[in-house]
Amino acid sequence: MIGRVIKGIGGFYFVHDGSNTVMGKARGSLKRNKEIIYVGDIVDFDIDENDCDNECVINRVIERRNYLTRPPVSNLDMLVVVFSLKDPAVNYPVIDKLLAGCELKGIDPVVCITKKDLVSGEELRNAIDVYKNIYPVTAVNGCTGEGIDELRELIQGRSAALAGPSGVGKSTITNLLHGDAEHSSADDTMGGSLKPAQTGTISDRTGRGRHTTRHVEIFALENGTYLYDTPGFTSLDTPDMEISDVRDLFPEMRQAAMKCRYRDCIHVNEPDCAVKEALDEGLIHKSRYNSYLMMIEEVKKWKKL
Ligand SMILES: Nc1nc2c(ncn2[C@@H]2O[C@H](COP(=O)(O)OP(=O)(O)OP(=O)(O)O)[C@@H](O)[C@H]2O)c(=O)[nH]1
Ligand SMILES: [Mg+2]
Ligand SMILES: [Zn+2]
Repeated sequence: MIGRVIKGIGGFYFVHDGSNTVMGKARGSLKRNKEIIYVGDIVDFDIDENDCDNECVINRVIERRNYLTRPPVSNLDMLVVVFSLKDPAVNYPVIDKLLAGCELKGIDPVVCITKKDLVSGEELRNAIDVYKNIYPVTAVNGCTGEGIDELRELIQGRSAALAGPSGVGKSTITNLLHGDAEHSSADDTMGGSLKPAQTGTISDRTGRGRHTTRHVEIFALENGTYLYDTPGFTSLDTPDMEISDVRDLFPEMRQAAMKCRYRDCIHVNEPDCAVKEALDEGLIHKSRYNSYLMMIEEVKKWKKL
């Protein structure tokens, strides 16, 4: 049978076949080959009637369309990059690395700004301005549900993961989108009951939410939409790549770069650089250019250039 891994905890996997969810383990040969099973993987599995603890055994992983390691998910159409401006404050380089990762993997990005109730209209507009000419941007209020329908529309019919720092409201969004739709996963303790994603306040010393999400989990929404809720993080490495790759991961710079004097211009110190001109004219956002420079520096450090 064919199904999708919607959750994995300590070597146990929950596999959804379109209507039912069964729990099981990977076949020994998969384990011996140290094959990783990602949440999102489409797998070939058999129902295991001889084992009363395991309902199924996973035989093999069908070739992935794509995957990310942070968060660890596969077969995505879309990544919703989620951040708040306050509680926690935004760290733009982390956001831009996630967006660059989408460009690298051919995944469509959407930007979602949460907790709009905590900032002024002007602060929100300034943040929207950073991304509005590059990616679809939505702003939501997780307390009232404002903006959720717009997000629902954007991810309609697609496999979309929420990714972003801890405590920004990813699980809150999951619960709002999930609403009364079918919960695709079996509850790990209560045998298939409908359990919402846990959300939490950022209250303890570590700054992480009390109900911080620990495992990726997929929720089936209406119209063939699969929503992945993922654990948050605070930092993110730049993927292993060349400087010329970094240059291609910022769409707005790619466009301007066609007018640079040198074809291999990396838009740092070269003369007649159209990207720097666009930056001076405000056509490329300072915050994006700053993230770009940080990524270039990280790559240089790694490559010991
Ligand atoms: N004021 C305000 N609080 C919100 C909003 N959305 C979520 N929260 C609160 O923010 C806290 C964290 O929300 P979560 O949904 O658990 O955040 P998360 O992104 O899933 O966090 P991790 O699972 O740790 O990655 C909770 O106390 C939520 O109630 C919002 O729009 N406005
Ligand atoms: Mg969460
Ligand atoms: Zn240039």
